[in-house]
Amino acid sequence: MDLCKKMQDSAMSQFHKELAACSNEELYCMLLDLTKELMKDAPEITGDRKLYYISAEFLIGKLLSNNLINLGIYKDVKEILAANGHSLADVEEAEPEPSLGNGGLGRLAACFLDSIATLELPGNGVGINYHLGLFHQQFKDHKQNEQPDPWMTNESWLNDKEKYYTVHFKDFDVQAHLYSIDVIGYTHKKNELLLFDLDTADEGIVENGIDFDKTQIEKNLPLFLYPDDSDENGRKLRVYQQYFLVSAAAQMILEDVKANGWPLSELSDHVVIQINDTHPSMVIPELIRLLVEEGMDIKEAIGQVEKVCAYTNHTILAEALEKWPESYLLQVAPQLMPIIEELDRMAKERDSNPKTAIIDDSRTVHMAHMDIHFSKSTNGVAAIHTDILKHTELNDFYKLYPEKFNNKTNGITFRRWLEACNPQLTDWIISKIGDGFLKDAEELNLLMPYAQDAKAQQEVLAIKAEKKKELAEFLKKRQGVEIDPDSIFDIQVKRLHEYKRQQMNLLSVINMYQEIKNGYVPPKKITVIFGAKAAPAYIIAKDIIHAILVLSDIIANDPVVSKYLQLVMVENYDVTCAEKLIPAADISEQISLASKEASGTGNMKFMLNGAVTLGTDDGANVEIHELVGDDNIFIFGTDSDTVIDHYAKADYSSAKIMEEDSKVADLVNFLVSEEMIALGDEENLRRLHHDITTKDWFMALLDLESYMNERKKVYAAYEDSSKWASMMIVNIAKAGFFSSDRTIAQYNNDIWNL
Ligand code: 26V
Repeated sequence: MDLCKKMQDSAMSQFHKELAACSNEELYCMLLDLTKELMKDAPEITGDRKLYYISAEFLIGKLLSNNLINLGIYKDVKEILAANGHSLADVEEAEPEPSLGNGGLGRLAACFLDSIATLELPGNGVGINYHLGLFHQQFKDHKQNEQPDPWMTNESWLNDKEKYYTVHFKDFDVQAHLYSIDVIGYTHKKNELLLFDLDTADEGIVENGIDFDKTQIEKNLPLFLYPDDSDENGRKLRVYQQYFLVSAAAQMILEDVKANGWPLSELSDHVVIQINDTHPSMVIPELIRLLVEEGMDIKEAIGQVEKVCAYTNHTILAEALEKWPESYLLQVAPQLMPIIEELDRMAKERDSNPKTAIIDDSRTVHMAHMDIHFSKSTNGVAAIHTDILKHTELNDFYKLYPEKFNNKTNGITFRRWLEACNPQLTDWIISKIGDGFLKDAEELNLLMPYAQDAKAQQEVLAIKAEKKKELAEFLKKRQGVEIDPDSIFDIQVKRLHEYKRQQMNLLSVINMYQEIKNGYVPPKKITVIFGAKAAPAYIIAKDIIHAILVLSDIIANDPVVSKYLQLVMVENYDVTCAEKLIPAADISEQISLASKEASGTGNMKFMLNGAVTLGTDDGANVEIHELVGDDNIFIFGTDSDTVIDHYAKADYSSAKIMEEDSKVADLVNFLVSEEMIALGDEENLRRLHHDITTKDWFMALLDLESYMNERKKVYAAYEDSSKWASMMIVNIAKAGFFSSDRTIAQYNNDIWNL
């Protein structure tokens, strides 16, 4: 049946209305049903070897557009709606964004699912269906305040698989209830995102923002992603969540294997499990435990699991490498401890170095150590990151297992981060080089000759101008804030963390504010945009948000400065918001302390959409830098070797920098100036000031001067619009390497062999 008739009929049968008379909400429900039906008919991707990508997070974003694109009917649906007086963009607004992820790690998992299905590889995501998500961020009194994010509605992408798996905790059992979301690839074949849930979950226990009784596990387990772990009950709840996920997953995987008639002795021929960071690490001992329960000899079980599992490390920050006291595991899932003890014994047999032990002297279990000893592969997520793992952070392990270490530079799906969010740029690229790049992203290189083509330059500038207008309308509607589309859009959006150095950006904005106040007139107005959620218990991160919001008001209230400078922080930065911000950006801020950002993936999205990077040689910026060359990126700051050396020698002192550089000292001291304190909360501002002046653990002051200088150079470069447009085109042309299709092909060749 033709699509138009199908849509008309669905509208009539569901709402007894003509298509033209339906509301956006009704149209969304109609399209949701229609799309789900089409996806139901799509062939499943099968094979005799299957991947399970286990992750605590899947930051999938809204799904309607993405699914329509991958089904190949996006343009048709858009036209049919338009012919009936509707806009697909308005209909999309009715879709709630699933709140199943936090940041780059979760968004990466979502991009990977898209590419795995597109490459027609049999592989499912496995995670938890958090009812209230991470949290919904609100700003009140210049502060972040957290609310539950109840994203699930009656009509949703979730399918009930009507399957349960019993998970044994020490004192009680729960029934993990399996749901799924179809993941359709570009060739219309599908995999699934499998999500475990608990029927006993009770949202009613949440009060006062996101507080709840952390001890009522049957009620609270699937409510929130990353519940506050600043107290012991919060940390134990995370262990409950992790064991819940991996125990249900391991049972499901063995059930799949048996259903296919494969003997468990051939498990590693048929199954590969990618462990996404350490949250699902307990899948290793759990799978061993279940195999032993099935009658397998423990040595054989360990051998199988070691060949089945592969581990991805996503951070070098020591404080982010999970380790759990044995006592927690004994309280949550004591059945795992004998297995972990055995793994620890074997690991100590392989290496007597206490730094590689699974269980250390204070009886703490190191999850990453277990992963590296007992999986077949350990990968980092960008070249520099993997190098640091090999030669610094995990060097003791690298010496033990050099063959296990490998790099897989992250990637992003161009279906969402170009086709869906920037159809104008997509059409422009197609008009220049055809649509081959949609299948083979490296074909973007064919754009290179257009970098010097005056007409092409004008065209990309016009598209950017249009996207900036769209962003201005979006922010007006979403947050009531007005921005000037004729200004430079200078954007830093990512989770709030000191190593990402939003505070350095803030200090530089203070500098711009003061310079303008002192009479400097910038050639063009600048709009600095932040978007970031801070972990609810991360005090300094929240203080940084506070300072940004206060400064934003100070600037807005200044009749002179506000003519040339605006500071905006978007509320509740999420995927939907990213899809608007990224295509509109002129400047992409990627300013982490070198060596600390494992990869970054926002950097790739900005580049693909023609923003120019202002950044440090860190994470995937290094590879962006190599690809576009010195002339098409703005790099500043201390290099990673020097930074690592500072940490080793413990010789960095922010106080010393302030003593020697009165300009830097003035900027930092502005945080506790009369102006700031008049609008802000003195306690928060003083705490942030104290932290920067006495600790500055991520060395914001080390690079502040070079950052401010480089930023000036970027703004000056923007004035030469032809040169700027050529930089934009080079960035787009060189972005092909960062397609997640490339990353997934590499995972498959080197690790999965599907
Ligand atoms: C977690 C935590 C938790 C405790 C407090 C501090 C802290 C700091 C960082 C993290 C990050 C955990 C792992 C993670 O999300 N890594 C991100 O993974 C992305 C995908 O590979 C990568 O692009 C980002 O650079 C990396 O930060």
